[in-house]
Amino acid sequence: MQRNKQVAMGRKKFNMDPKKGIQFLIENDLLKNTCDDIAQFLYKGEGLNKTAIGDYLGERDEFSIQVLHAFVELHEFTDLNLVQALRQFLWSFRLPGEAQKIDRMMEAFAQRYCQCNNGVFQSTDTCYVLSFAIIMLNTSLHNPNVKDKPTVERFIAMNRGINDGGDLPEELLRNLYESIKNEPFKIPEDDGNDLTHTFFNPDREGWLLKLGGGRVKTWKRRWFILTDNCLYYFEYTTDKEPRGIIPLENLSIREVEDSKKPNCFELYIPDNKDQVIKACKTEADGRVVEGNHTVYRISAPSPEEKEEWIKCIKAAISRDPFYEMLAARKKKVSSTKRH
Ligand code: 4IP
Repeated sequence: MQRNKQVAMGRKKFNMDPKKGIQFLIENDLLKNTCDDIAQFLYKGEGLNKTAIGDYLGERDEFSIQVLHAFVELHEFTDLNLVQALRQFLWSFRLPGEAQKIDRMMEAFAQRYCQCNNGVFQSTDTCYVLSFAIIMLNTSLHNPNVKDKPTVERFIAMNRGINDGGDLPEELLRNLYESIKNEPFKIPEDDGNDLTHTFFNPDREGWLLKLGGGRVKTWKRRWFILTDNCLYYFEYTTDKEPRGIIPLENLSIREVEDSKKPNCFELYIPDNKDQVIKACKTEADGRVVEGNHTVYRISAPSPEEKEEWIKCIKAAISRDPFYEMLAARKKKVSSTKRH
């Protein structure tokens, strides 16, 4: 009885302060001070708050990282597809918000998945990147704020080249897409700030008018794509090569009035009126040259679309450090040549 009471007290303490709770349980001989025993305790999770479990597992000291790995190894992912494995994993604790923590946990997940399912992916990085593509797909399909729902074809296209330079089997991607479409991720202790909000994907595409940078200013209708913190514009939706690329790093966005076009906004360099924005464009003869805009003035087809573009570009510019880590890995898995 006494023991049960103490265990209950330990759990309570854990939910308030995970480290203190664990310490209490160890001091009272209710838990052994080994990473395997602690991992078991967290994995069983009886009476434990999943946010507290996530916080504990996200710590960066050596011992916590060992506990994290032991915890992930308690998950059995053999013969599960990646969505099924993610469902299990994301239900066992609440993913913390901090970029470094998310990175460590998803890295551990990807390692374990690859260990259980040898040969499915060329590398752990591929598994990591695809896991996030899936989490973001979950957002795009189930967050009501995302109007433009990706089709399975787009999901497949977005994941080209991520298997160390090669493509993953289309059937695999189709199955993952269908699974998420039919059933969103269930997240513990949903307080309205769930995964579909944390990983709001700012990517967006559509027709806009752009004012030229030359001496005679002309408006051109261009197909714009916002992805990986860059704005690309194309002449036709089906073009393979963009006419122009504008990296958004160090830029700001503001609404502007224009006497000729409605719903305008502008990309500019804050505090630097005359500096040319770093960008590149393709000339009519096919040469790629540096851009010469000090601002990019753009007109949207409607006030709503203007708002959406501004919101998404702002989200892309705000440079969540997690997106940078993800972008670095994406680059790695799409540039590695298979030998
Ligand atoms: C062109 O006007 C187009 O507007 C170009 O846009 C623009 O390049 C040129 O600016 C501008 O002179 P004309 O077609 O009337 O000559 P796009 O490349 O989309 O066709 P930007 O830099 O806006 O892409 P300069 O600055 O390159 O001259």
